[in-house]
Formats: sequence, C-alpha cells, structure tokens
Amino acid sequence: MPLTDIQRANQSYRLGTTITEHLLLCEDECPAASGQFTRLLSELIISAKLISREVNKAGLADILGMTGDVNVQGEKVVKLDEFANQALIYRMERSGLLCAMASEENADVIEVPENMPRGSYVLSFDPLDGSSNVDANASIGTIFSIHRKIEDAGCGILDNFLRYGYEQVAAGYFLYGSSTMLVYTAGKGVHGFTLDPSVGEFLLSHQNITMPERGRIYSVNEAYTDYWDERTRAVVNYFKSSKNERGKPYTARYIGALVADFHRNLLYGGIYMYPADSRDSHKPHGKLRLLCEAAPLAFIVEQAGGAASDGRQRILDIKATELHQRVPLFIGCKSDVEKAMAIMQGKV
Ligand code: AHM
Ligand code: MG
Repeated sequence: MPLTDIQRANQSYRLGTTITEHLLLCEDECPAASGQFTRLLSELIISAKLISREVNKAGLADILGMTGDVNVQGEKVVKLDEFANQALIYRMERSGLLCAMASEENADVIEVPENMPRGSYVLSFDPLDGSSNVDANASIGTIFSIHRKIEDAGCGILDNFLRYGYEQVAAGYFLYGSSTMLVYTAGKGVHGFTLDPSVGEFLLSHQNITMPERGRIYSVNEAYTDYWDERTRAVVNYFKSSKNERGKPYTARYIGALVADFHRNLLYGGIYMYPADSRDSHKPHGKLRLLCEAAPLAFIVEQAGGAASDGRQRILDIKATELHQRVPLFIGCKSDVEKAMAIMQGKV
C-alpha cells in the first residue's frame, strides 16, 4: 500500500534524510542544487547549530549570572543577536562560496576579505529575528536570502544586493523554537528539516509544504491601529469580522517574531501583516526589511502556494534601492493576501 505524505515524512525523519541527501536527490529538477550551493547550505547549517546552541543556553546563562559583560571564564558575554551575527559572518566569510554579505546588523556591505577564497554567491541575512523575545524564551529565528553575484561586478558593490526578489536562488530560515528547524526553498517547493539533537543533523520532516488557499489566522500588532490609515484599518477589520473557509471566525495570533509568526501561518494557514504606520519617521514604509526579511519569506510563501505583497505590488517584483530598505508586508495564504491587496487599493 502506498505511504501517505505524513507516513513518508515520519519515515524520512525516523530513518533520516539529511539536507545534503535531499539536495542531491533533487539536483536534476533543481538547477540551484549544485555542489557549491549544497556546501553553502551546509555552512549555513553549521552557523545555525552554533546559534541554536547559544539560544538554548540563554535562560541558563541568566540563572548563572553570566549576562554581565564578562563571564566566569573572563570571556566577554555578547548579546545573542551580536553572537548570531558574528557566527554567521565568521563562518560564511571562510566558506569560499560567497563574495559578499549584507546583515541586518551591519550598515554596509560586508565584503569577503581579499585574503580569503571568494565564491559566486551573495548572502543577505537577519541573524536573529525577533530577538526582543529572547529573555521570555519565545521562538526566534535566522532568515537568509541567496543571490548569485552579478557577473563581472566587484564583490563589495551594492548592486549585488539591490536586486529583485524573484532573482533569488534560494531563501530560508532557521527557527529556534520548541525544536530547531530549517525551512528553505531553492525554487522547487518548500521543505522543512528538524534538528535532531541526538543525531546532530537536520532531518527531513516536512516535505513539500503547501499552504491552503485561504487561512484561519491573522497576525498583526493591533496596538498600532491609531497609526494606520483607513485602508489598513479596513483590512484588519475584514479579517476580524469575516468567516474563514470553514465558516468560523479568523483567530488572532501574534508572537512578535516574524519567523515564528510566519512559520505558524505557513503550516496552519493564515496571513501576517506589518503595514506602514505613522508612528515615527521610518515607519511610513513599515518596519520589516525588504532584503533580509520580506523578500526571502515571499520566495518561500509563493513556493508554498501563498502570496506576499506590500499592499500594492508583489514583494518579489520590488527592486531594492537601499540595503536596509523597509516595506509594508502582507504575507500568507493567497486569497487572504489578494483580499488585503484589493482593500488596500480601494477596489472593494
Ligand atoms: P528585529 O529584526 O529587529 O527583531 O525586528 C523585526 C521584528 C519581527 O520579528 C517582528 O515581527 C516585528 O519586529 C515585531 O515588531 P512590533 O514589536 O512592532 O510588533
Ligand atoms: Mg528581523
């Protein structure tokens, strides 16, 4: 008897399919899955394991009084987001696969030093998204986006990063939650791997993740209602007052960590919104960064059958003009995002 999807996922998790094996198996249908690309993902995985190790110790460090500037070994204790940023830069610049990086934490492009081997990819990342949740032990994550470097361009030039989202070769995130997960796409579906601490490997646990056409969750920080324009308020009111496909009201869920909120909606079905608001000078364009937050998650959501928009256009059709450009974000199940767009554009 053929196995169901869930049985197959259980089997591959119990018997263990690693990401390298998974990439090798799909190499034919996934042009991005070259040997170089596989190594790039393996390097990201090692960085994420290091970050995961520190995240898991975060509460313990506090109990042991190690959150000051210097720990008992006399080492400087860095904040987790600084550690995550350092770990990614340190490992990835030694990988020989990249020529430059852009981190949410660094103002400028980080060029791989000339004395190190350079590769043909550029990487944008948010090292620890939702880090304000760390002290409360809530889920946080690392988001990454991979482009090929522009041919014949220098490594450090901004143009390597000022690209359309649809040009991404791959994108993904690590979620440090009740377990540590990697979810990624290389343009052929969305796949999830769970870190098995006893094996020390990410094993395939969610193959071909797909979102329902319409969700049952809306996620937005409603504390900013007074700072939204009329149309944004109308979008949120729509989800508050409408029934979902099953004839039930939508439910509200908001952790305040994009990766965690996105991941839940990806699996359960829903829409996450971080609209523009008028609180302070940079929020007219929302809070979230195009390159290291919105674009990679938009690539994933579309590969899972969902959609992502800034309210006017598809996120993947936006060409970045600044490294730390911010965009309003409506992301999730296709018909929910389309409804939000229609309201934002005054079409309904
Ligand atoms: P960060 O990258 O500095 O952590 O900020 C982004 C985070 C997202 O993870 C989260 O969705 C959002 O900020 C929450 O913002 P707010 O507290 O305004 O709702
Ligand atoms: Mg972030």
